[in-house]
Amino acid sequence: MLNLVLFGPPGAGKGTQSEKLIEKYKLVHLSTGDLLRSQIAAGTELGLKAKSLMDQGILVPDEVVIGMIDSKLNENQAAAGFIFDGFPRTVPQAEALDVLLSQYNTAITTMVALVVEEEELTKRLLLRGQTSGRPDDQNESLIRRRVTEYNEKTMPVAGYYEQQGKYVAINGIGEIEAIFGQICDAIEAAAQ
Ligand code: B4P
Repeated sequence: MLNLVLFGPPGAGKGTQSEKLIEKYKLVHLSTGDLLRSQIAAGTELGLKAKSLMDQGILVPDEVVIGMIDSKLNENQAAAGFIFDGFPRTVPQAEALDVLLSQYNTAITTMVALVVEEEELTKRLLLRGQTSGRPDDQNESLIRRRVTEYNEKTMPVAGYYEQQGKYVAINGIGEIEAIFGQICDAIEAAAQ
């Protein structure tokens, strides 16, 4: 079973590369950002709480996203594997994911980290904000807040997987196809 964590700051290309990876490897895509946005669109209580945090560029509480992932794993027990996109974003989320996967006798295979510096991230997200309608892509100070949140709370997750020998860093700047090729090479090398 191939279970991939696609890691990186906001705008690094996680969603973009996930779409290509699910097609190639027939994996189930679990994006906590997408799951939260669908709760917001459905107007659920969870969505209302998440929206006020997401609109400020702040992470939603661990127990909320862990609960969402738990139910998605349960719904997809026949999957060939998973891409975790935007999850885990804190060390407690990473620890909880290990426990959840162990219940299905599986584990994370590889974490692929897309490395992109802040100026490029800001440029990409402001560009996406012109068409995405996402409130969190609309202004530079909010994007910087998301990057700060990433640096403070999410970066330590890389060390968590590095200690397990599962961390691979890829340069996230360049042609989307070229980056995709490097990710596939990393996944296949790790599977050998
Ligand atoms: P997410 O939805 O995960 O959003 P994101 O970090 O902005 O990344 P995304 O995947 O959308 O962008 P991508 O890099 O593909 O999170 C949103 C919010 O939800 C968080 O701030 C938080 O509040 C909350 N949340 C989500 N998960 C959570 C969790 N686990 N715990 C707590 N809170 C959580 O692409 C960005 C742009 O770059 C696109 O326009 C794309 O076209 C472009 N791009 C991609 N690759 C490129 C390349 N190589 N060159 C040029 N442009 C490129």
